[in-house]
Amino acid sequence: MTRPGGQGRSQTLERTGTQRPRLWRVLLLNDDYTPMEFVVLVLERYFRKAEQEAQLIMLAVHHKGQGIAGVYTKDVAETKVAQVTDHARREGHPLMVVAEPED
Ligand code: NFA
Repeated sequence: MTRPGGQGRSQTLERTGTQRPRLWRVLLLNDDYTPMEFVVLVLERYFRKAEQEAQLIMLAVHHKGQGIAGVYTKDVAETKVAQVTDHARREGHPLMVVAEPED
């Protein structure tokens, strides 16, 4: 980086180590209408969960009100939210999916 009056020397702060992006949790929220099997399908197809883990996550959401489907960079998390919301609405289900930053 250069700026007027400078010597052409870098003004960029050098840091040790490697910067990691903030990660975002994708949450599924419970509702009274979305079929349990649809939630399991979503966890398998969009969040790459095995059937048993998908069942456990779905039941945790059903009983506790919400649960973590996966953790991703912001772009990927927002894409998951959009894809799952679109699929749910096309099937006529009210399933709510949101993303929130870690820390
Ligand atoms: N509570 C829904 C039912 O009883 C199932 C569900 C689970 C919905 C997890 C949304 C999220 N059909």
